[in-house]
Amino acid sequence: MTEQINYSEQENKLASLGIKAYLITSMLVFSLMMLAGVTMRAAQGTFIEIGADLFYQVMTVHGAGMVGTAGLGGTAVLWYFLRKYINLSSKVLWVNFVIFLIGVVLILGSIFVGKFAGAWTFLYPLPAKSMGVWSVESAAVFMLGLLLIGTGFLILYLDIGIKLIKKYGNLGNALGLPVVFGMKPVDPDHPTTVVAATMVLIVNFIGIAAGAVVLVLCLFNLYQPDYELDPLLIKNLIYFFGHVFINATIYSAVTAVYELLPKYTGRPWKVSKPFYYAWAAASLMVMAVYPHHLLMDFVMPPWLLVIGQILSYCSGIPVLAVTAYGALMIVYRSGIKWDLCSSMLLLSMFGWAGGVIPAIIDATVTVNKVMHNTMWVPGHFHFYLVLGLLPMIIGFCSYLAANSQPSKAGAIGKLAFATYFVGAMGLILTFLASGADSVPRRWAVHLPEWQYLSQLGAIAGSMVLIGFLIFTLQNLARLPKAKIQDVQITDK
Ligand code: HEM
Ligand SMILES: [Cu+2]
Repeated sequence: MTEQINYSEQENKLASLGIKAYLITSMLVFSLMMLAGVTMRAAQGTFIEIGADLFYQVMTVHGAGMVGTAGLGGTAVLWYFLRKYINLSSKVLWVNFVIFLIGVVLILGSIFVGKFAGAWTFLYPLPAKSMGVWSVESAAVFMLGLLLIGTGFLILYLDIGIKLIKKYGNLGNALGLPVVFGMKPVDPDHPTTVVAATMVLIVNFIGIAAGAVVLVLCLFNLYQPDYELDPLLIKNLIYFFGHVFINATIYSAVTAVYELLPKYTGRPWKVSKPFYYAWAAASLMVMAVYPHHLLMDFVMPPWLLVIGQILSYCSGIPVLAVTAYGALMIVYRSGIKWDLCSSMLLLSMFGWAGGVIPAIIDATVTVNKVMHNTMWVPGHFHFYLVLGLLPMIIGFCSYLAANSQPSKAGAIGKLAFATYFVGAMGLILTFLASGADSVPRRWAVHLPEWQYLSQLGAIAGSMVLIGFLIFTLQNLARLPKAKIQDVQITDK
C-alpha cells in the first residue's frame, strides 16, 4: 500500500491545469512541426520550392521544436504519475512551463526573424560562422532560448530530486540499488514510476547541465571569438547532452505504459529484480553510449569509440526488454479492452523496439563509416519517436481526455490510427531506403534519382500529420473538461 498524499484543493487545480497546458501545447506544437517536416520532404522531392535558406531554418525549427516538445510531453506524463507517490509542487510545474514558452519565443525569433539556421545541434563553430546568412545576435538568441528551456527543466528536476530524497532517503534507494546489489529483497510496493523517474532525473540532470555548460561557452565565444573553444570537446558535450535529452523523453513517457496498461487488464505491474537491474544498467549506459555520434571523428580516443559501439548494442535493450516483455505478459489473454489509449501504448512498444534495430546497426563502426550522415539516421530516430514516443504521449492524452476511463474507439478514431500508422511506416521506410541508397541527411536539394523517395516520404508524412491532427482535435475538444483528480493516489 502506498500512503495517500493529501494535496490541497488549490494544488490539485493548479496541477490539473498544468498537465493540460503541457499536453495541449505539446499536441499543437507537434502538429506544426510535423507540417515543417512534410515541408522539408516535399522540398527535397521538388513538390515545392522553398530555397536552401528557408529549408535550413525549417530544419532547425523542426529539430529544436520536436526535441523540446518531446521533453515537455514526456515530462507531463512522468510528472502526472510521479505526483501520486511524492509530493510535487505544481508551482514548479508552471515555472518550467512559463520558462519553456519564453525559450520558444526566443528560438522562433532567432530562426524566423534572425534567420538562424544552424540546426538544433548548434555545432561549433557553425553558429559563429554563418558566412553572413545570420548574425551573431541571432545565434546568441537561439542559444539563449535553449539555455532557458534547459534551466526550466533543471528547476523541475530539482523539485523532483528533493522530494525523492525526502521520501526514499537517497536516489540509490529510489532507483532500487539495494536490490541490485543484493542488500535488500524486492519490495513489490515500490512503484515502477519512481524507478523510472529516478533514472530520468539522474541522467537528464547531468545531460542538461552539460548542455548548459556548452551553451554558455559557445555564447561567450560568439562575442569573444579570440576565446577559441576546442571543437572536439564541444562536440562531445553537445552530443552527450542531445543524446541523453532525447532518450530521457522516452524513459519519462514509458511510465504511461507501466501505469495504464495494468488499469486496462486488471493485472498489476510490479517491480522485479530484472526490472531494477534494467533501469540501473540503463542509468549508466545511456550516458556512456553517446560517442556513437562521433564514430567518424578519428581524433577521438579509440577506447571511447569502442565503448560507444559496444554499449550501444546493450544500452537500450534492458529497459526495452523488461518493458516490452512486461507489456506483452500483461496484455496476453487478459481480455484487454482496445481503445485509442491501449492501442497506442502497445504500438509504442513496437515503435520503440523497431527503432532500436536500425540504431544498433548504425552504431557499428564499419557500418557507420558508410551510413553516417545519411538518411538512415533520421530513419531510425523517427521510428522510435513517431511510433514509440508519440504514441505514449497520445495514449496518455486520450486516457485523460476520456476522463481516466477506457473509451470506445469510434470509426474516426480507428481511421486516424490506421492513417497515422501507415503514414509513419511509409515515412520511416522512405528515410531508411534513402539511407541505404547513401542519400545524405540535411541536404536541402536532392539529386533527381533520390527524389521519388522524398516524394513518397512527403505523402507518408502528410498521412502522419492528418492522423495526428484528428487525435489532436479530439483531445483539444475533450481535454479541457477532463477531470484529472485521479492525479491523487487511489491505490487499490
Ligand atoms: C509528420 C511527421 C514528420 C515528418 C514528415 C518529419 C520529417 C523530417 C525531415 C524531412 C527531416 C530532415 C531530414 C534530412 O536530414 O534531410 C527531419 C529531421 C528531424 N526530425 Fe522529423 N519528421 C516528422 C516527425 C518528427 C517527430 C515526431 C520528431 C520528434 C519527436 C522529429 C524529430 C526530428 C529531428 C530531431 C530531426 C533532425 C533535425 C536535424 O537534422 O537537425 N520528427 N524530420
Ligand atoms: Cu545517441
